Amino acid sequence: MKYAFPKEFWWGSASSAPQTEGETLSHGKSATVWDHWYSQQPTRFHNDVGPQDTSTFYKNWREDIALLKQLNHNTFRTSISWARLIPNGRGEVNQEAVAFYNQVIDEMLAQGVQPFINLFHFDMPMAMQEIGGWENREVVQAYEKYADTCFELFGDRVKHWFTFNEPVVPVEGGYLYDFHYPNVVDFKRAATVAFHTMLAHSLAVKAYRARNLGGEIGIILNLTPSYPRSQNPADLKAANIADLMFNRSFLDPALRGEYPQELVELLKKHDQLPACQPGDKELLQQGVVDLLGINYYQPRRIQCRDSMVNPESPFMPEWFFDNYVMPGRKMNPHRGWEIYEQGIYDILTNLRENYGNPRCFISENGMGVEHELRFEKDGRIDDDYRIEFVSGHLKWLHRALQEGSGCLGYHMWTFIDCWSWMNAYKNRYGFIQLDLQTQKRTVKKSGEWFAAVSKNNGFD
Ligand code: BGP
Repeated sequence: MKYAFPKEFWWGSASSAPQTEGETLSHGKSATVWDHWYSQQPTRFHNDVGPQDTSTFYKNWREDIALLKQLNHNTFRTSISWARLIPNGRGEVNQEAVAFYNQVIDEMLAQGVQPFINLFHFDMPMAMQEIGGWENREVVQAYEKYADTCFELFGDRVKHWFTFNEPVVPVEGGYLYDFHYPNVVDFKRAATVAFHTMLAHSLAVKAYRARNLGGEIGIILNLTPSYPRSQNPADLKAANIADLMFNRSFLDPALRGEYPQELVELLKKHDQLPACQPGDKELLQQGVVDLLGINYYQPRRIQCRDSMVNPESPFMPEWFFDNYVMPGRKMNPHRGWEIYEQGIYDILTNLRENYGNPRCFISENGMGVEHELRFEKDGRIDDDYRIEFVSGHLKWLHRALQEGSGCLGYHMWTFIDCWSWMNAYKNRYGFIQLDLQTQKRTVKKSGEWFAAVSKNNGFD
């Protein structure tokens, strides 16, 4: 076989509670920021489809886990909903949620699928956001308690835990660029949210280790390699700042237990550093992960700014760089994102060369296709474009492995078409197509292809 993968390679896919469970305001679950935002401003969401209208994993979990097995997944990542498990964010535990997650975990194990469980996928309980969300250290404490409750309840069976999915996204979306709640623009608040998220992460890591459950804990980061337009010092400097702000702001604390000094100096110079309390530094050092999940979708193409910054304008990352369109770049024709398969190799090589080759895996990579149902023929979607996308990335991953990368697996985003944050059902990503009206699931051609790749542990 041309592309053979190491024995016990993790083949699977990823999803999240808020995008798949449905039943968003029932069975004891309280509102998250998404339920709240949708109820306030439904027109912000594509086609006015809300998080309640999804693949309803809450009801269909048994059938969906059978499909996981059918697709030869040996691992699968989803998340626990904080607002379902502890509806007020802190305090009483919802026993119906405990029973639900117990059934899901037990069924996955019974089907030979290792559960990878993430604790937070952008879904802040509204009760916590109302007291300030991550800006308030009380929320950090509440998250620690929530995480520890999960370890206590499910840690005997779940051996792979993640504290956060893409923690930089709520920072960017909610506090810089207006695509997550509370949609404000304020860099210092964004920096505080980022810092407190990493404190919460470290507290959860510490709590997990204190329980000695024999598993591992990590974080899932979306890494966007920053490629400079040229090797000119000004372009290199611009790409370095984008890398510091969007990648290393989480990667360095997660793998080295501290922030890059260059980033600290930059924020200090512009009076944007969040307030630090005694003990914070030591706590961060305890957050170094056992396992890193890497979500990779697209790179950043960076050049130096071609205009002066107006010093009166609010401080933003774009003070230091511009994005540019690389001539000849390959685009996803079905969604406006660049496809650059080599990015996966560059990320893994960077981790091997500069971060001690940590235990890691690709925790998300996938191809969104706008209005994909238009490609349905005789009741099925023959998504050769997705097979090409996944195999293209796997080839580069394979090369990184041959050069010694510590990458342990590959998870596609996503398993069954699911609800997406601002796009609802506009872009579909799944191995399995979903009929929203009937809840019927149909395996796409890519799902069958992936099942074979997983079974053969590689492809030609
Ligand atoms: C990642 C998120 C996922 C998923 C995916 C696709 O950033 O972790 O939750 O949504 O992106 O992006 P989108 O749904 O915005 O198209």
